[in-house]
Amino acid sequence: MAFADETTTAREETVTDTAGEAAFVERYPFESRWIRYCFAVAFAALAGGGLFGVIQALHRTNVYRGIISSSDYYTILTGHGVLMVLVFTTFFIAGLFLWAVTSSLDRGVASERLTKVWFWTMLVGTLLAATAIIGGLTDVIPASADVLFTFYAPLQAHPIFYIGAALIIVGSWLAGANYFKMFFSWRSEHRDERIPLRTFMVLVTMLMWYIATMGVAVEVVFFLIPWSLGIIETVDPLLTRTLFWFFGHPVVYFWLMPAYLVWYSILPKLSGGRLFSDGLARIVFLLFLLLSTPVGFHHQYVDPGIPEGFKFVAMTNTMFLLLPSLLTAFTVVASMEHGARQRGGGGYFSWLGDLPWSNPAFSGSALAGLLFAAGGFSGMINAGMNINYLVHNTLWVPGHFHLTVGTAFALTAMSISYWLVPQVTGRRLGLRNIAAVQPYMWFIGMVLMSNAMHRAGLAGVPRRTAEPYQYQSADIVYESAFGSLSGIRLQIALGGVLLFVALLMFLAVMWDTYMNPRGGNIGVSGEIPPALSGPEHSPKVLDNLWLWAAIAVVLVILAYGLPLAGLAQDGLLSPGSPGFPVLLEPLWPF
Ligand code: HEM
Ligand SMILES: [Cu+2]
Repeated sequence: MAFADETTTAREETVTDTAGEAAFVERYPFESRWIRYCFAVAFAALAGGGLFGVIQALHRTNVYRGIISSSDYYTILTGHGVLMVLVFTTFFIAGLFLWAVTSSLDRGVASERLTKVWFWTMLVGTLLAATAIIGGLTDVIPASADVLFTFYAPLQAHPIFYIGAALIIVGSWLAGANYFKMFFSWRSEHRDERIPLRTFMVLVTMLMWYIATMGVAVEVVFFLIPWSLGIIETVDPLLTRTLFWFFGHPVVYFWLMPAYLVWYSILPKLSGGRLFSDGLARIVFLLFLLLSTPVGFHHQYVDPGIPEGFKFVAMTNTMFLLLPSLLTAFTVVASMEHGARQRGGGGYFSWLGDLPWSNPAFSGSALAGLLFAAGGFSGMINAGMNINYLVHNTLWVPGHFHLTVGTAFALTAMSISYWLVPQVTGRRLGLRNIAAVQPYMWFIGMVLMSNAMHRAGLAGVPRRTAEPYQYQSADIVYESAFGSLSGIRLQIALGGVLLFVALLMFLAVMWDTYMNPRGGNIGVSGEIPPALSGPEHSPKVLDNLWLWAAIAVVLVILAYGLPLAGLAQDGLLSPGSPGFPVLLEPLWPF
């Protein structure tokens, strides 16, 4: 592991931040150690996932096909998806949240044992799932799991893949219990105070996560594990898909809300200013809690067996979900402007030049936000019930989510590590010049790859295929409307290579940081100034987490109750679905 523990050996050397205060690692050595472990696993997953990513990009664009054979493509693609969006994200978030709660409540974990338990549960789960996936590449391991990160039936994996995935989720639940325990013990001493903002964000995200993961937990425990073990013979693919997407949409907010936490709480400070409005940030997080789950059907627009009316409701809710993201864009940019003006910036737009663009923690988070805006626009296309048919299952879709999870989350995570890792290791950031250009490298690579993927998708190029030459006879259409397909393929490959280089740069910086001596001034300050408009300006009811969680559950029941009842009507294990199109009347009980 990159950040193995040395807190005890180097204890005598004091670590201070630029404000002269004792650094986080001095005050919270236990928490820092487990944050480091989380980040180490996350970065290892990022490295493996990135390698698979560039192999795919080169292979399917026909630029270099010598590394894998096409028959292994699904194994590599499963590895890429699982390592990136299940392992990298979950471990990084677990560490980030531990930092956020500890630093904002100013207290350590309530239970050290629980901390160890959730970490090891998640790690064992990861190793089991990874073993099953790697089994697809070698005969030494008698298992395989070429089921992609959207692991619903009818594709089937070895049971240890599903058991591993279940353990990752159970571990994340326990991590959430840990944050809640910290909060309860803080609450018992601060009865009438508002929940500190970062803790509020973590708790709301975890409540959303508990609701969302119910779908996938039921799918895995009641259907996929027994089915892969041969205990039950059949499953209903539509039901497992529905349960997966019940989780599959809100999971994207589980990735994004931590990025928002960084943008709201750290980015304004890095810009030299303060967050504009604490209350607005709380409202945004609550809107995500309410609206994230009752939208999953927007991934199933083409599925028969789901009533059209419910698809329509999902589309409407999805469009409402744009609201908190737009609120975020305005507040975060306003906070950045405030920071730039504090640093002497002026004019309508020239203040932009006064932002600290050479500080990679700032530039990476800001560029991630910028590309997220582009991802939001292509997301609106995905969400439209009719226009979705144009892009469904094409390369447009990976083009979209490499901007969201692949950049809004991943680039924010990498860049905030430049600020956070010194604080949890007590070492100055290494290879600073490389760190300063790394976010720009990622940005350029992603603009190339994602833009080309979107265009390829519009031209009808499917996602999830190893073969570059499909639908060749339609090339003339491509040439005129979207530029030549071979040009698009080259951009995907080139973008993929640049991204991989950016990833190696990030890993080199992290490694060099870890090699730096521990102690002295770490060169960053962990202090976060309060918002310009603090919590006292917003109603207290915003902090009533149970009320909002209860409303969220009611909305989920409204969105999913009847369609799930409809799916269950012909038996829970029988493949098949009601006739198509499904109308509401047969399902309506009154
Ligand atoms: C080195 C950087 C990366 C490269 C070169 C890369 C490349 C690719 C390519 C070419 C595909 C499409 C494969 C296909 O549909 O046939 C893909 C899919 C995917 N990528 Fe990436 N990617 C990178 C980083 C990331 C990151 C950072 C994330 C998320 C955190 C991510 C998440 C995914 C997911 C979820 C899929 C879909 C897998 C599936 O269809 O099952 N990628 N990637
Ligand atoms: Cu979605």
